[in-house]
This record gives sequence, structure tokens and C-alpha cells, in this order.
Amino acid sequence: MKLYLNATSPYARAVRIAAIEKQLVQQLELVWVDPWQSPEALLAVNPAAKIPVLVTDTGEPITETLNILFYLDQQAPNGPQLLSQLPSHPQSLTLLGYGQALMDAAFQTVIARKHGGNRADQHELGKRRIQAIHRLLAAIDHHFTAQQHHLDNEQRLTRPGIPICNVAIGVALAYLDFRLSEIPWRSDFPALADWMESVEARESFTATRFE
Ligand SMILES: N[C@@H](CCC(=O)N[C@@H](CS)C(=O)NCC(=O)O)C(=O)O
Repeated sequence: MKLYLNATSPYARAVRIAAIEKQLVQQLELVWVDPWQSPEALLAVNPAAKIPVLVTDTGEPITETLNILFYLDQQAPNGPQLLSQLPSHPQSLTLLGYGQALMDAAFQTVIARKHGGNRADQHELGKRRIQAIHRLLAAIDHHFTAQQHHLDNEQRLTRPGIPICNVAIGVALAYLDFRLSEIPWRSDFPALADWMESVEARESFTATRFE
């Protein structure tokens, strides 16, 4: 399998983390691309010119992070399951959605600033993105404290595997640290910061740090 990626994409990082957690990383050839340059090799597998893209061993390109994660989950059915049991755990789907939305709002904020300067935050859409980030952090923290068992380090993270909602939230928080470090989520939500400490200690996270 080939994974098209770069080192700053939160979406690509989530896929890499999943591949490591599933012990599929040896089967993954990493193809480093800059999607913003729209290289031919990327366009050939994703007309949207976005990463990540996973190309299967039979040559099918799979785009969109969640699709790729579903595919990877099926590739090692006997290994730790990231997603397959999610539909019977609606709280995990809630957290997965919030984690994905936090990633989207943070990434779109960074891209809007890159192209429009910090004024981008003052526009209606920019304000909505920033507000969404703050509301999502509060909602994730609320679920974290209300449903400790879903995110609990001791019980879940020391067992093999990590639920995919935890991967999404962990990567989204790491992306805030990387690109939007002015957002004081650690001091605003100390319980989430504690939780993040053990997530970040996982090999799958340390091996895929943003650069
Ligand atoms: N919805 C997509 C988002 C992927 C995405 O936006 N990737 C960014 C890199 S972090 C990208 O390739 N952007 C290039 C572009 O938008 O032209 C997913 O979940 O995979």
C-alpha cells in the first residue's frame, strides 16, 4: 500500500498513527508530496489534490481520512480494532465527530491565515471557525470528564490499541500546539492536558510528530 502524505497534515498523521497502531506500517510505502503544488503524481490518485490518499495493493486510490481508516481497520482484522466496534458505541462516534471537527476548524484557520493573513480571523467565516474551536474543546472536555471511561488512560490506553476517537482528538490537540499555540487549551482544560500527556507518549504519536 502507498500513503501520499506530508509532515504537517493532521489528517495524514491520523492515518499514520492508525497504521502503526494496527501494525501495518511495514506494509505502507510513504510517498511524500506537497499537495499545494498539485504534483501530477498526487493528481493521478486524487483529483481533489488533497492528502492523505491510500493506494491499495491492487491500485485503488482511497481518499478522505475516515475512508482510509475504515480500510486499514479491515486489513488486520485480528489486530486491535480502531473503528469496527464504533457504531455500537455512540459516545465514541460523538467524540470522533468532535475530534474531526476540531481538526477541520484548526486546519481551515491555519490555511485561511496563510492565504489572507491574520485578518482572515476577523471575517465572518474566520470568527465562526475560532468560535467552533473553543466550543469543541469545551465539549470534548465535558465528555472527557463526564465519560471518563471513554478516554481513560489507565484502562484504555494501556490495553492494545486505541479507539479512533482518541486518535482524532489527540491529533487535533497536537495540531493546536503545532500551529495555533496561542490557544491556551492546556490551562483551560487541565484534565484534557493530563489525558493528552499519555496519548502523546504512545509510540504511534512520538514516531509521527509534526515537523
Ligand atoms: N476531508 C479531507 C481533508 C484533507 C485535507 O484537507 N488535506 C490537506 C492537507 S492537511 C490538503 O491536502 N490540502 C490541499 C488543498 O486543500 O488543496 C480528509 O479528511 O482527508
